[in-house]
Order: sequence, then structure tokens, then C-alpha cells
Amino acid sequence: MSRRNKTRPNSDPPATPARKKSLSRAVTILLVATIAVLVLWLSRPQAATAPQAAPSPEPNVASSPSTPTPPFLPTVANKTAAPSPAPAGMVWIPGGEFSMGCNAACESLCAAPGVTRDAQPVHRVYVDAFWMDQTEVTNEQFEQFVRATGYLTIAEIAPTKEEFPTAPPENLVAGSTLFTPTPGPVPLNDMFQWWRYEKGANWRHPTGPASDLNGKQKYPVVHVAYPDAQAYAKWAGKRLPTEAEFEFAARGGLAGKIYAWGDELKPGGKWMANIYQGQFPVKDTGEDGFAGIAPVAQFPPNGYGLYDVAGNVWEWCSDWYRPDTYARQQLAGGVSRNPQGPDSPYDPAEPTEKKRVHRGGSFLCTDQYCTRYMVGSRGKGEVTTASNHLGFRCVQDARSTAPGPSQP
Ligand SMILES: [Ca+2]
Ligand SMILES: [Cu+2]
Repeated sequence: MSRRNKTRPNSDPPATPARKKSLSRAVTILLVATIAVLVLWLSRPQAATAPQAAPSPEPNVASSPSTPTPPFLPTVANKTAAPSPAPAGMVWIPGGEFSMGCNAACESLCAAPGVTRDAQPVHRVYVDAFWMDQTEVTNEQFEQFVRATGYLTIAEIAPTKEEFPTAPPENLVAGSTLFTPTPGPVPLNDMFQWWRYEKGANWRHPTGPASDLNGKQKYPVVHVAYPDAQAYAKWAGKRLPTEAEFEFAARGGLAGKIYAWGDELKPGGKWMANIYQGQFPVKDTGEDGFAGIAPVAQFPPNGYGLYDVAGNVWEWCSDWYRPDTYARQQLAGGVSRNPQGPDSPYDPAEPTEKKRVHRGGSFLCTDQYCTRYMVGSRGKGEVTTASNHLGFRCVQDARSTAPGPSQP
């Protein structure tokens, strides 16, 4: 229910408060709650007898040698060849067994303490083979869907008094969340300094009512809430990826690397993803070639031929978000097969919000604040909340390879 109460996009910053007035408090609550959850996990009887401990409640896992960190093991990809020619714009992801998550190496790179803690511990996961869109869904692809169906996204529909009885009437306007640079340096503890609810912002008007899609056909579609992404996927004969599918695919056959391409942020001095340079959130210097969002596929693809699995825009996954999902899987033991996520959402920072997983990070990710362009890290967002740095891509099961109508 957060989108009308001056929501913010729930992903890029480390915390996910949806309401402005509770923001700073929520950040504090998030940190405290995250630690509390970990403490609770450790105090569970199962945890005490588990062969491998749940994530440490210590503030700094990296510097705590007594905490066993499960190692990354090699990725064992299936050998099965693609059963048919690839549907247009999709690549074959062979599936297989891999080590999913982040270890202390991710944590130590992030300037926002604890932000990647929900991606621990590293645990073993198996996913079946599938097809995956090579790129994020673009404006021109989304437009085909809207033309064919007349679909209206959530950001285009004014909310009603019935839905939000306590919202002041002036807030009951269609719109979405928009990043706006600050005039000067600000403390990074209040993300409402750079996020605002923009009346009239939606996928056709990505930076507000005065903006349009001219020249942006190949840019990822943004301002899509979860049901919007789902509706597109269904129309295209596809579905949204699970979080495990996304990570298996994003790792591109590598194992335990910090980034989708390796362990070095800029191999040979070359930027590998559209992220943020310059002082956040004042000025994006665009050193990687793009200040702000970029057209899809401007950086080298990963090992499976996927573009922009890091940076550019966050991408919806189908799993509900919980910070302890991996800890639970670890405690269950063995290899987690085709995990679909928990049965219900829970984010201690905003316990009433229903959030699903975001993956990949965005053009706003920076080591000054949020390094979740790292391949094992996780994001999250309330399902009706969209923003100008959140998009999606689809997958298709190996057995149903009928090409959807959306791929020209
Ligand atoms: Ca950039
Ligand atoms: Cu980020």
C-alpha cells in the first residue's frame, strides 16, 4: 500500500522505507531489525545444532575469523543442449548446480554496512535449464504489449480514496517515484532527499510528464510495478525469473566471483556495467559512458550472452523477499532445487509491505552507497511501487518454446 503515501523505489538504497516521515527511523529499524533477525536465527534450537551456523550477528563478518563462511564451490552446468532454436532475443541458460549468494568479500566492498547481509550464507542451489531475454525489456517491446492489449500500468492509474483512505486528496494522483539529484552533497542517511513521488511519471514519461520516449526505443522500460511486469510476461508467453534463475544466469558459468564478469570492477580499466560515478547523489559524471539510464546492451555480455545483468536498471524476480531466505535454505541442508522463494514476504524494516526481490542493481549504484551491482547481492521492492531505475526481463521454460508475440 505504499505507492501513494509518497513512496520511494525500494531498492537502490540499503533500507526500504516507503513512507517519508518514517524514513530515518526506518533505516535505524532496518539495521537493528536485521541484527535482531540474525540473533533470533542463531538462538533457534536448529541453529545451535546445525552443521553450519546462520550468518553472524557480529557487525563485521569479514573481520570475524571465528565465523565459518561457507565457500563458493564450482558451478556445474547441465550439458543438455538447447532443445530448439532460441526464441527471438533469448539465450539458452543450461541450468545446473551453483553456489548462490554473497560472502564477506561483497560485504567489505559496500559502504552501507549490512546491505548485502541478506545474501548470506552462500549455499548450494540447482536450477533447471531455461531461456532468458538477452536484455532488459525495452520501451519498444513494452509498447507492442500495450498496443496489443490496451494495458494500463499501475503508475498510470490514479489511486482511489477506498484504496488509501488516509491519504490526503492531493496525493491521490497517478505517478511514480523519480530520482532527482541533490543541489549539493547531503548526508546519505535520508533517501527522500533524492527520491520523490512525481505526478505524471510513468513508462511513457520516464522523468515526469514533460518527458517522452523519443529516441528511447532501445532503453529499458521503467516505472513498471510487479503486476505490470507479470502482465507483460504472460502476454509474451513468458514469465519472470526466480531469484535463483537470475543469479545462475547472471553468473554466466563463473563461480564465486564478485561481479558477473569476474573479481575486478574495471578489468583493463574498462567499465563493464552502467553504474554511477561522481559524488552521489549530486552529480553522475557518466565516466562509464552514461550519466543515468542507458540503452540496453551497451556493455559486454556475460558468459551466457546476457546484457546488463549488473547495473542499468533493477529487475523484478518472482520470489517474495525475506532477509533470511538463504539462512533458511542453508539450515534445510543439501541442495535447494529450483527454489521459488518463501511463501510470504517479510522485510523487518517495513513489516506490512509486500515485497518481491529485485536483482542486478541500477545506474544509481555506487560504492559510496550501494554496491548491489555485485552479482550475488539482493534488492527488494514493494510490489505496486515502480521507479525510474526499475525494469525487468523475462524467462521461458525450456519445454514451452513457442516464441511470444513480443519479440520482433
Ligand atoms: Ca553510468
Ligand atoms: Cu544500488
